[in-house]
Amino acid sequence: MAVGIFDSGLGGLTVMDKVAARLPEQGLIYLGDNAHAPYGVRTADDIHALTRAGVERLWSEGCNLVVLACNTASAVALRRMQEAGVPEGKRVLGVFVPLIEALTERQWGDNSPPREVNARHVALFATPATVSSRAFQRELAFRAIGVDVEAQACGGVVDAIEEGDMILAEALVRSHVDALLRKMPEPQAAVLGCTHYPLLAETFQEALGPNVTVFSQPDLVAESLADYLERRPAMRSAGEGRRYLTTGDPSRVSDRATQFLRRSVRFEAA
Ligand code: DGN
Repeated sequence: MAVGIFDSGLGGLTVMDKVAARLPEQGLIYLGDNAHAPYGVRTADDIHALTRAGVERLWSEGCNLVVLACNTASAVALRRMQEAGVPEGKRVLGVFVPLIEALTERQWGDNSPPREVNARHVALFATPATVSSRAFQRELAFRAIGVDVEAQACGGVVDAIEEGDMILAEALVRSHVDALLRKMPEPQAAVLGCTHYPLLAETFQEALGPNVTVFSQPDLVAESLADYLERRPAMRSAGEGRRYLTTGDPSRVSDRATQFLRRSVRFEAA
């Protein structure tokens, strides 16, 4: 069966592309909740209800495994959804765990007790909702001790990218990096905790300087999903191709996605 990839809008296409490249045979269905994006400034209740609806839509398409490509949904809604109970045979995964496993030098699914790691000072860049959820710090604390995390809510960056204004987006990234460096002058690692930021990874790296290791999610998520499917062959499928669904206007979303990825992408109505 196809694997579902859910995002609040277009940003998760960065994850979809890496997953498609890593798992070329795997059927994939992307769902962007463009009608309600962006999530980063919504309340936790709203984000939870919208994420739940999106995941149920993908389940109804036969995707027993759904990946929340959206950091805001992963941070705010995933744990609540899992606690409320996921139907038999269905699974929902988020994007924080692969990132934190890489940051804490762990193998996939290594649930041994928290330990000291090399990265002692970590900068987190994310949306306001992800930053205020503190989900990153919570997941990190299960795996590492003695890590100092400084989080920077990067207001405006998602909107600028969605509008195609990369000059504004780059300027905002530089000013958010400056603000972070004033709070934490020498981070060793930086986490790009939002679907859209990998598009500006070079700007983050330049502004942070060469001594900071920048962790970008799409590759890590694709690798982790490949591992996951390797261990659960029943969840794999081949030959189903790729589909792109949106809760927004398919023609408008297709145009913006094509601009966002710089290649043609056609969305259907969800
Ligand atoms: N997809 C969101 C995230 O990764 O946090 C960014 C877009 C948004 O809804 N704010």
